[in-house]
Amino acid sequence: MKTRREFIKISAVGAGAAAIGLSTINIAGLKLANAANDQTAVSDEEMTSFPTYCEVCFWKCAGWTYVDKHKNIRKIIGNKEDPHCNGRLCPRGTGGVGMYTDEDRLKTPLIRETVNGEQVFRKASWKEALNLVASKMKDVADKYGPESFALFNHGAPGEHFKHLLHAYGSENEGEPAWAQCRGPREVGFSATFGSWIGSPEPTDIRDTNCLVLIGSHIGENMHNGQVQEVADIIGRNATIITVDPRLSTVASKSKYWLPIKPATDLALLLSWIHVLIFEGLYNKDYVEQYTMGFEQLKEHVKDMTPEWAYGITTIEPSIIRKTAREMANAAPAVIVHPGRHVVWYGDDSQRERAIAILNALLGSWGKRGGFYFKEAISVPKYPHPQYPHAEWSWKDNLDGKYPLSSMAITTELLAASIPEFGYKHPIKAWMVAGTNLPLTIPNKELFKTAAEAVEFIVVVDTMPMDITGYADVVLPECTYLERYDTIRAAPHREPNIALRMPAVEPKYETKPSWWIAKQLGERLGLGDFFDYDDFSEVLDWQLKKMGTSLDEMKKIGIKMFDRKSGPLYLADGEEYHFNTNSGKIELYSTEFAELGFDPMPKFTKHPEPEDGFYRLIYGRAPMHTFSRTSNNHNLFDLMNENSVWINPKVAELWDLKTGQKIWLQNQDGIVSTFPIKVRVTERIRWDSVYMVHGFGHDNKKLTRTFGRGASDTQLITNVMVDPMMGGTGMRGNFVTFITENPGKEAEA
Ligand SMILES: Nc1nc2c(c(=O)[nH]1)N[C@H]1C(S)=C(S)[C@@H](COP(=O)(O)OP(=O)(O)OC[C@H]3O[C@@H](n4cnc5c(=O)[nH]c(N)nc54)[C@H](O)[C@@H]3O)O[C@H]1N2
Ligand SMILES: Nc1nc2c(c(=O)[nH]1)N[C@H]1C(S)=C(S)[C@@H](COP(=O)(O)OP(=O)(O)OC[C@H]3O[C@@H](n4cnc5c(=O)[nH]c(N)nc54)[C@H](O)[C@@H]3O)O[C@H]1N2
Ligand code: SF4
Ligand SMILES: [Mo]
Repeated sequence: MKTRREFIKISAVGAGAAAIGLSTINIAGLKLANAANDQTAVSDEEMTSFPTYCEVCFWKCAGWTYVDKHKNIRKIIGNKEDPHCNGRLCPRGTGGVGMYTDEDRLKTPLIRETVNGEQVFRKASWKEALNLVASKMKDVADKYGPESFALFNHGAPGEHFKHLLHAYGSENEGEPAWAQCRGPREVGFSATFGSWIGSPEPTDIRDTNCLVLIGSHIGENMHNGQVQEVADIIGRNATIITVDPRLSTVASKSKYWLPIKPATDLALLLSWIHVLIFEGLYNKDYVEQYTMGFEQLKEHVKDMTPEWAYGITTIEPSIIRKTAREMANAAPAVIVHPGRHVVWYGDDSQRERAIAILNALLGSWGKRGGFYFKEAISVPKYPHPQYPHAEWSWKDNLDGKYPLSSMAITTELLAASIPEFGYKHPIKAWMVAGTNLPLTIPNKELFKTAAEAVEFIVVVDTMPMDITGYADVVLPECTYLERYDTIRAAPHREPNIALRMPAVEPKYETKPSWWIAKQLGERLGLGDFFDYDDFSEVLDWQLKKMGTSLDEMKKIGIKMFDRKSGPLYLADGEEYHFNTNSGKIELYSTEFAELGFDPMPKFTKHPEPEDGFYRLIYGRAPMHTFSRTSNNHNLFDLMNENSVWINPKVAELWDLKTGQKIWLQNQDGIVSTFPIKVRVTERIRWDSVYMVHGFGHDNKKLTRTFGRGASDTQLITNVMVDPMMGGTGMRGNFVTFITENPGKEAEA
């Protein structure tokens, strides 16, 4: 049965962006509003500092939150011992206090109800809201089985709700970090080297002599430790080769900028492989000792000359040869970076395979200045009963499609929520925690249809983000500065852990996710899975097993451990077994061949824009994270809307001027709800336009950012799906310009 669930927009009260009026401090050359309300001088000695790790993005830098004696948070600084940040936070991390002080925050639980025929949210007590969510979870389990309750999550809150869902009996949990982000590179690299890249990337940038960036726009993509290492190699004049249709910040610092025609990178990569092999520039000892399939690869690329690639990519053959030689000269201290957001054109796992193969030929995997062998420490599991057996999971719905997806595909969970699609195992209800699906998932129609179809949606968020407008129940989480969370134990050069603890009491009636999950668990009769009163007990138990304690971690924030897996790098000639079918680095992928995919990557041509249309490409701005920071007053002050980059030739043709507001219309006739300012710049190819992702919010409760800039997601209706792992290629969309208000929605 279809449930009508209208998107609830509640008018904003007050003027929003006005009345910030706070003092400013200068961070990394940027004027940044100080988040503290109290403006009197205070020294570090007069404050108490609490360890945390940042939740403004997924690099999870460890830091210290400083609180004065009036319980005001005065600043957040990096933890010097932390390898993710080396004591320095990025502008977003520093401005993270704005998440705590944002007066638009969700303050109480909300329940959807209909008043005089109109759907609205009313405030509710925690008791009522939790009882309602638990009773819906019970109903769904009774009627359809717990498996039909899906979780969409991202970031720290997800950990607590995954535990709840598993205890309840569902394994249907999806996050955008797979099919909207990193999935293809994990598939491409694990087929080649038998290892995922993971996060943080084990790229040994600090010691590299040559860094090759395929699109990856480090510096705008502000992943902290990585940016610091890139800044260092710029300082010592290492070679950087950036392939990007746009002169990104890092392209402007590179020795070579290759302004490639979008969607053609695979041809460039294959021609580089050709040059390395046919000019005899590859690392012969390494290839001989560690790889298999070299002869097949050689045969495969024999016609893929730089001249062949030139016709496809518009990159001159001489430049292709010169850059290949630069890489070979630097080898093995060379990195062809795998990138991170790599769902571009649907053949992304194969593009990542080509990147992995290039690295293998250069012998950079397991070598200083290439890729190091990362190591993480495992955190002991806090005891709980065995999870019940789930009768089915997202995998059973795929019927053999996307065989290399090792994580759930968000868009498949959405499709399974739409009865008309006839999935074997339908999804009936959702919990959404820490992901803003309407601005995150391409093909908004799919999202909207699915959201209308399911019987129940509960959203756990800190802010009245776009996703909350689709909820039946909204549960307000406190920010990362106000709570305990799971221990950060990401891999790095040395294993390490970081603690997050509350620096202040939760504001308003907000609660941490661990508490919400426990409360729901208890109401569902799953109390044994949450056998503690406070999450600090879990942390202390785990930390003691790891040879430290909560008390110690409160003082140090970060703890480093010795490596157990062996050295960071391969010694010359060292024997090594790779975790692939053959135990070797596979230039010819036996895994792909067995599944009926091309064992070596092939270039296929992608559609191009028609006359009057331009390819829509997008990326990051250093001062924002996706859609989550655009309402943060500190970061809003730095950048309060996005713009559309247009080449001067095109601007002239359309008579467009910098600063002019226009609407974008895509190939399927979708017009952006909000206008966007033009930025005329030589820094973009004439055949493409560029915008920063994360703007164009349509929930008026976000009083600052509502209607500021346009949403790239809204214009991404053509999704090029990766047949290997279900990644949603988002760069096959073309836009044209509308200069008169199409009258869709009043301008904010
Ligand atoms: N069009 C387009 N789509 C994209 C991308 C793109 O570039 N363009 N990028 C893709 C990529 S690489 C990724 S990784 C994904 C990211 O996609 P998402 O993870 O959905 O990222 P955000 O848009 O930041 O949404 C995060 C949500 O979590 C909430 N939140 C923040 N902190 C907390 C917290 O402590 N607790 C709780 N409960 N909620 C919190 C925020 O308010 C927000 O609603 O998007 C993908 N989608
Ligand atoms: N400040 C900030 N930093 C972030 C994030 C954030 O939200 N804010 N998000 C983090 C996350 S989760 C991720 S996944 C990463 C993403 O960061 P990256 O992996 O660096 O993202 P990409 O989308 O690959 O890179 C965008 C670049 O690709 C270029 N591009 C577009 N089309 C093509 C093409 O066909 N070929 C080539 N060669 N280039 C092309 C664009 O011009 C742009 O410069 O950023 C991370 N860092
Ligand atoms: S890179 Fe910046 S936003 Fe991301 S975790 Fe580190 S400080 Fe926070
Ligand atoms: Mo991502």
